[in-house]
Amino acid sequence: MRPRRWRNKKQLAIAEAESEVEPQVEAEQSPVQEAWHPPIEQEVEPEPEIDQASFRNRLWSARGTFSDFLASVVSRGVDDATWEELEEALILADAGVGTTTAMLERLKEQAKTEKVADPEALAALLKARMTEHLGGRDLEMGTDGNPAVWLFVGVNGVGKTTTIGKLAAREVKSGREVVLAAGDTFRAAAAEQLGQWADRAGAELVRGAEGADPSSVIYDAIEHASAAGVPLVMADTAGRLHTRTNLMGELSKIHRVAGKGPGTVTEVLLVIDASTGQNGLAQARRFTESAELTGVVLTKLDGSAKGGIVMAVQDELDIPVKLVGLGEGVEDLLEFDAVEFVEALFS
Ligand SMILES: Nc1nc2c(ncn2[C@@H]2O[C@H](COP(=O)(O)OP(=O)(O)OP(=O)(O)O)[C@@H](O)[C@H]2O)c(=O)[nH]1
Ligand SMILES: [Mg+2]
Repeated sequence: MRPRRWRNKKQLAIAEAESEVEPQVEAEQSPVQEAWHPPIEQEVEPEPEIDQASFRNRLWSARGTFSDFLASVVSRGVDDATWEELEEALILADAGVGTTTAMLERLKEQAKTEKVADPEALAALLKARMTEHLGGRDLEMGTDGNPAVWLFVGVNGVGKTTTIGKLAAREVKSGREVVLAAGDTFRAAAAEQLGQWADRAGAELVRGAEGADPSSVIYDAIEHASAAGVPLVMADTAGRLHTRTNLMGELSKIHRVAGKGPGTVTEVLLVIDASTGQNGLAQARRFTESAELTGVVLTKLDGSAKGGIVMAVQDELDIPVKLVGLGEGVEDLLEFDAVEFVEALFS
């Protein structure tokens, strides 16, 4: 048989990626749940300056758990029940059993050696432990590439498209041009939604037809950015696929194809909805088996989410939480800052 001839480099890249070995990952689909999407024609009101997102003014629910614990210790003093209360607070805060146990053991030991007896000293110790636990990770986003390519993955409804929109706005504001790739071809509205964000951010959008091969759309975006001298491509992906298609396999293919073009994939960011707690974490774990993730974006920490989920994510997935979503507005995305985060939890 004569070898098939590919018309161009993109087709060759896709063919190569398809012929490479797919990861041995469960072909299980994520449960289909409809995410709420804002109506396309709806204009989003600009956020008033005064409401600028900070951990302190957005972590409503997350703050409650820890400040209640502190109030209780302050009113009663440090006693045996303190440790039980702390354990309960950490579990309630979605820190997970493993993280909670490890944290408690170290804290108890330290409190004993340092003879910590008053509530303020215990609070200070707890904050220091948590800050140390959460911090010290490399949160830098890779930008070396012509263009650098950031892929966003995660189950549907977690906030991938919104995060790309916010981040694109931030990058454009700081002077870096961005191309957005509408790699979620699952439904036409996904590209429309990303297009709205592109307009708002001042970024360019590359999209394909509904049902198009996501790898092909992302490849085109990278080639376009390369030709236009745009240094950064952010690629959206679908959180689910049409039946009988393997999402993890598709994401691996996207990653491989994206790497074969002129650009370099420098970030693969897993987006997790913090308000889904330990369940969300279990779903997210599937992505770590196939994609080479470089970071987590933890969204919706402003809602009913509990703060301990940040610890659980970092401990269990062993991937740094690089960015945090604190609302639906364009400014509501912050780099994760362990010191500010812990301060806010206890304030
Ligand atoms: N409160 C809050 N809402 C958020 C945040 N991030 C995203 N959302 C909302 O979550 C909903 C889903 O966000 P999308 O960005 O469409 O999620 P997605 O992961 O792209 O979803 P699919 O395209 O269906 O896979 C939207 O209503 C967003 O406005 C956040 O940090 N806080
Ligand atoms: Mg989306």
